[in-house]
Amino acid sequence: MTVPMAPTISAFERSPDRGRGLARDMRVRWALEEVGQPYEVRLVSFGAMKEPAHRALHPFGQIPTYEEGNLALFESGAIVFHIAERHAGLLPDDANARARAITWMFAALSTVEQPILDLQNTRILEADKSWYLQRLLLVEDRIRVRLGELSARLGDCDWLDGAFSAGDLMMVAVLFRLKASGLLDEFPNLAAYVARGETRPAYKRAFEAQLAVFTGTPPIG
Ligand code: GTB
Repeated sequence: MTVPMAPTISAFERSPDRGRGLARDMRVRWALEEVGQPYEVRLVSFGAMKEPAHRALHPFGQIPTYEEGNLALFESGAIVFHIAERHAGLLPDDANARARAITWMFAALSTVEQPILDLQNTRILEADKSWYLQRLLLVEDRIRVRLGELSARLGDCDWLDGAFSAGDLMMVAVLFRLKASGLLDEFPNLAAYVARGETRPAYKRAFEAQLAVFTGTPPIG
């Protein structure tokens, strides 16, 4: 019997958040943990990311990447989708429910994550500009609009469309990036939604594994 090789993902050797769940290998680790697929991690420095060997895997010189046999993927959304397609547990069997779960993945990445990225870019790259505060308020308000809409749709449900899916995984991973801003707390059902994601055993294992890169402490279990 041949044992298929575990996929290898790439992650930061030294993540700016010190391995606390913000870098995008987190969502890939989480998906792999949800489906019970063991994986290897290749740690890359900021320099190595821009070298030809890594760019052969990722044209934009970033993490995460995913290698499985002769398949190499980049883009966290495509990687999580691939994992969800190949394993049971992250996408419903019913064709329509499956299509809706995939829709939520796209919504997380293209509709919800974009204003959140604007906020992070504003804070990091534009703090010295004369118009910084005006821009910050504008970007925060754009996020509030999106969160309000998402909050209205989620209502008092646990997950976005029935059982937990790759759509929730991606949405929670995206919203998680807002935790420190306080904006999420303005929408208690969304704060609870993210907390619900964080309490999943697979999330915890992924988080511990990412943190262990920084602390040097191997995850327990
Ligand atoms: N669209 C791509 C995807 O979804 O995979 C975006 C990939 C991406 O932005 N990768 C980042 C990267 O490689 C890491 S995740 N950056 C290095 C570079 O571009 O040179 C973004 C990220 C990194 C760190 C934190 N943090 O520590 O707070 C948060 C988010």
